[in-house]
Amino acid sequence: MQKTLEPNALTSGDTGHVLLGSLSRELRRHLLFTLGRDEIDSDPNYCFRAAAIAVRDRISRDWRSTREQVDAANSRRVHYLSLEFLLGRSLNNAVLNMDLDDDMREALQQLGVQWEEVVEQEQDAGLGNGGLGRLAACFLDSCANLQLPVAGYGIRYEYGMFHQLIEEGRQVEAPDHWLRDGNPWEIERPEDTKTIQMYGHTERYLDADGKPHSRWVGTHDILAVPYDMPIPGYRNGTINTLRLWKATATDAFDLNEFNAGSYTESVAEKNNAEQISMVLYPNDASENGKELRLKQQYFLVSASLQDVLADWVKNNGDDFTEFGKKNCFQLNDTHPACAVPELMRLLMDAHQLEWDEAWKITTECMAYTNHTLLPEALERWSVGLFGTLLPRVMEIVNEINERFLSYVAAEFPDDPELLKRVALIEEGHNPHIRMAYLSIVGSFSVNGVAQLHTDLLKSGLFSDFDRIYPGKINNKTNGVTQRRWLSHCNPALRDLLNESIGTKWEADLEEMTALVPLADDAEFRKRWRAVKLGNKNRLADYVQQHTGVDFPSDALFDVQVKRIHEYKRQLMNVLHVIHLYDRIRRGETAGMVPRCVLIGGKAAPGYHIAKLIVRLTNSVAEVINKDPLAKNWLRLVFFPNYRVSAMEVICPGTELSEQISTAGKEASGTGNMKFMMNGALTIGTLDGANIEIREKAGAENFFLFGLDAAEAVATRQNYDPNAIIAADPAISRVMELLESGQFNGNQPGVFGELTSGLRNPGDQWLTIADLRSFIDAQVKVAETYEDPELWDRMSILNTANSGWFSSDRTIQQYADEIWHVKPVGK
Ligand code: 26Q
Repeated sequence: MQKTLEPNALTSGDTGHVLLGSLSRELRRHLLFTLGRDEIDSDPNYCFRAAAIAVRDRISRDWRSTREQVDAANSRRVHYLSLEFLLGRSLNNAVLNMDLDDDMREALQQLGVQWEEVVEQEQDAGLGNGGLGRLAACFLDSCANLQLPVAGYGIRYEYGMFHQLIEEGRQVEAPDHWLRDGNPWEIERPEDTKTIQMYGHTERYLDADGKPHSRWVGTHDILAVPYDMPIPGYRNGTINTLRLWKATATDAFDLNEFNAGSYTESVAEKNNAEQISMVLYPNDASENGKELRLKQQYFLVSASLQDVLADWVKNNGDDFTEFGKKNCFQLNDTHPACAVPELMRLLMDAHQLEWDEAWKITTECMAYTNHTLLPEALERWSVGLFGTLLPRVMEIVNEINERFLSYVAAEFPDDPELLKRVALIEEGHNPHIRMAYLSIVGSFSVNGVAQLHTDLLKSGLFSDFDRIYPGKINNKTNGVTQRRWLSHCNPALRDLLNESIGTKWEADLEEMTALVPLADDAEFRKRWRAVKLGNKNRLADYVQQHTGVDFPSDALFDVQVKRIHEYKRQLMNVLHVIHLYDRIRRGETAGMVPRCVLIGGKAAPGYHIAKLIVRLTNSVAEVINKDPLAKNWLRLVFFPNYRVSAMEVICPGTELSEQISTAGKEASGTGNMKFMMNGALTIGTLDGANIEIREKAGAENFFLFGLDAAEAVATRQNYDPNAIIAADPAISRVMELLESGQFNGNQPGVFGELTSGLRNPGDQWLTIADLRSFIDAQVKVAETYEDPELWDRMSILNTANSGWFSSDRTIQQYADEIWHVKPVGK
């Protein structure tokens, strides 16, 4: 489709400092002049880019005024430091937040292209692994919604989370070069470039007054160049900033090499520097201790702290007395934990503060969030590696450790073992820094991400620190943004809600309780059901398109999507599917409902067992989906390349949310909250935030099963999975089917490690211990599903009571109880 363009169509009626015409005119202008298309056409990719730039133009005025207001307010500011920000797509989000939805649809219509098709053109910004990275993105959205002066700091990875392909049932990783076609949302700010030191050695020297200082010399320097992304608030004029750093080589370094006559080597060195921001590390135990990962962490931390300090000096000169009161750094897990010694270093070495002043400031402004209960997942860095890469920072860590241990020795003289247990440096022939302990000692607040998680941190992993610093460990139960996870991804439900209870819930999810009485309204339930059916059809199309498997929309849509990990027990889900298949083959279908089971998620590339679980899921799916006996009862798919934009289709169409981790292992979970908001019922253990979901939804609206955290601990003492299998005929048959090679294709023994793991008395994940209870709970699910009025009532009550799980609530608690910041706004 071609259209001619009148020259005067480009002149804006607005004579202000930003010339914005109608969106339609802006799209045409950007297609022609910004993107250099020869004619106005409807190529959806070019339309996406034109639309994004047009929206960005509308954002820029508010962006500047937000910056000015925050500067003028001179209030406390928060800097959210995270190695991950899993933003997903931004166009739909920006358009809805800026209230441009209708105009944009119409403008694109005029170009002859569908909004839905244009939205699909955008690559996900996959700069995160899973929960922790997506939490950071939801938090930024909520901070902007609440008009809080919070900036995100992260790394502008050239390659995000790998793309997952499934070949012959196996996961294959492909690179995610998300920046290939450019990123219309970012603005490079070369004037704020920072220099990052690495390697070299330290020296002592005396200043003019004869005072001793340290300096870090002979370093290899790297440049950090910032790229800013706008974070629009919800229709409130606030635009916050996410600043992402890209690594490049310094010119000075190039010049040295050049003068030494090695021109090519100097250009190659550029490459070396750029490695640092090249790729996001997958959450992978086999990647632990890699030097490049430590470089990434230090690079982010040093650049961000220098940025904040430079801004401080610009406004306050070198008076740092108020710095700790006016700034807060929230550490997203221990990944940015170097911030503690790095702020000390910058204050002492670059700004001449004494240790005690610098320590006071540092511990006034650092706060740490923990995201795991698995002891093996706590970060540790070898002192040898750390000291070589960051010699000056290592000296400071050593001094923090010595001072901390003297304090503990003085305060707790009765407990001689305590010092060894809490030392920041774990001694041994290869000593390691315990990054969680460093973070706790250097922070004024340490928080867990769900009530159970926090309770278990206090009584377990961090119990010594809870005694040393009473009150420091606190809880902030996670949340998710209802703008993306309801308004944007489920427009049909949004419209029904807006018609029934108004629109307040979009900015304040507690308003959702207005739905409670409607659960008893049969007419409303009918409309609720129709919305779910529409979303199931959309999901079924999506599944068909990506797997070729047909999901009939009258079946129960049963979904488990999350990273593949043993503790999350995707394997137990597959065992249940095999059990259903066994019942079908035996003709025992009484009480059964037709079910479509979807499992999706990425396995870390080096996590062998997780990859085997992916493979088993695909093998079981292949057998079941081609068996005519199963056709009317059961489908199973492994959904490839699960990511943020896939969840936006999956979660509205889901009826049953699988949250089945071994109790005491999942810190919180956040997918569980997205499903609840969208009216799915949960089958789950008493783990992480499931406990709070059940409390809010009501126990009668939740399918509970399995051991609780304390029972799991007790069960491990004398666990005998083989006895459980032998005593339960249905479970015996499931194991028999698996072990007989029914699902192996022509590869005998491929799944042997999975079955032997299940039978191992040392199995940490207690899958067999919980399987009977899981199967029984699934029978209750089926019974309930056979009563649609009951199911829909429960579904409505889940959405109605999901207010607590808005990240707006979470962020309000961070703001009130940790950050002590207030809104800055119109
Ligand atoms: C470790 C070493 C080397 C490279 C990478 C990593 C790494 C990267 C990412 C380790 C962990 C992560 C991510 C962890 C994560 O997503 N945790 C989840 O955080 C959610 C938000 O709080 C919780 O809801 C989940 O329960 C928790 O598993």
